[in-house]
Amino acid sequence: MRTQVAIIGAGPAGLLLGQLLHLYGIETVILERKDPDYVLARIRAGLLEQGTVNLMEEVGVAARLHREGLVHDGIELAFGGARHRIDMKKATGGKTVTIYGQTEVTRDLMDARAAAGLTTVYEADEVTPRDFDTDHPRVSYRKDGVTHEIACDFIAGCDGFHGISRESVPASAIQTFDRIYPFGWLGILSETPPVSPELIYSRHERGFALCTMRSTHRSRYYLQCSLDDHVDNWSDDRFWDELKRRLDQEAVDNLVIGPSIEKSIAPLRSFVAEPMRFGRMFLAGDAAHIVPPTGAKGLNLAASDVHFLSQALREFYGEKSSAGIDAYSAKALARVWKAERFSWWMTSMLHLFPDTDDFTARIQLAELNYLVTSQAATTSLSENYTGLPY
Ligand code: RFL
Ligand code: PHB
Repeated sequence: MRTQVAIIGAGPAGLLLGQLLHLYGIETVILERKDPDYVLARIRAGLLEQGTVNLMEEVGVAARLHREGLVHDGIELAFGGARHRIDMKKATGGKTVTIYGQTEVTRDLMDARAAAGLTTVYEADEVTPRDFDTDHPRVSYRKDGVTHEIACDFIAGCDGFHGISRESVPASAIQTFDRIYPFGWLGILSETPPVSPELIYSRHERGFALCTMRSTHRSRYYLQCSLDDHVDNWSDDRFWDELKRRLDQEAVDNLVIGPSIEKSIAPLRSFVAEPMRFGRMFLAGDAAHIVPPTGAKGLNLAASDVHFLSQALREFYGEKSSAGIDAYSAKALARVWKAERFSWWMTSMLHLFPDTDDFTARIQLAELNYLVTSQAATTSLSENYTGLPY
């Protein structure tokens, strides 16, 4: 088989890249290790920046997003027993975010790819990028016990943090930066109305809590938990009791509880690999970087990466110019590092660390107080949260 761009991974990065390239008349084949149902069952992010929404519009898959997505103008920060609203729309001169689950983004992109008759090979084993340091890269894989090979012009490694693309790069060609946080997030999904119309980020002496949602009748709640904790230790009752302890009285009074329909623990880490291009292979999304979810940036960074990459490839094929692909890594990384900084800062300000002493706790509270009383600080938070320009 031959194609122009072989994409490894059918998560949001790979699927969105596939649709953008299709729009620009560039051929792709996507190779995905799992089956479609598995990919769709992964409950992850839920908050889209305007830039991500714009990309969904560009590829013509935003109809359901606009019908079902919830546009939010602000968030609430809870600390010291009270809640404080940040009006992000006002602070940024009109920018908002949209609540729409990653599962829905993935489903819309998968449906569009299938409708366009584009090739996706699911359950592809032993996917291996080859010869990307030459002008004739290839990707081999096994399907139903038979080995196949795709010859291509470029490989896009969109295969997430544990993918094969970054792994395939010689250690001497890559530099990595990371931070592992000493806690995780225990998340549950429940078929209950959200406690409040906007997200609540709560800094509490017992640990961080986040109230978010997927729709007006489906809630998602997170609790900071210890790294060695296990979901089996958390009955629904225990989860709701602990959440109530970390919220203000008004929120507790409004909280509607119900059975969980999903429960999982995710570790928190910051990670960046540099560069994001190795000859004729590019990395995009979680394959190149990870952020702790506190700033809601993971999915949105995957989207901005593939925007930069699709523009670079469009320039390569349309204008026969390598300038775009040569600039891809630096351009993407500049935005990635700003989101890394923001996510790290939000995490540091809102979580209880093992070494959080009284001094650190006072500093966190002072920072939060400053945020909600200074227009400059509110604006800084808001422009980062709603998404820095591409
Ligand atoms: P994905 O979504 O991980 O998709 C990568 C795809 O590549 C496939 N793959 C392979 N295919 C072929 N061969 C191989 N060798 C392969 N290895 C892997 C995988 O099966 C998969 O389908 O990466 P992508 O597309 O870059 O998208 C990034 C986002 O998914 C990610 O940034 C966010 O979901 C991160 N994230 C969250 N972000 C938020 O903004 N808010 C959240 O609340 C939030 N929660 C989460 C998260 C990530 C989590 N992970 C990764 C464990 C919760 C979790 C649990
Ligand atoms: C979510 O809806 O899952 C979500 C929203 C905001 C975050 C993290 C997760 O910061």
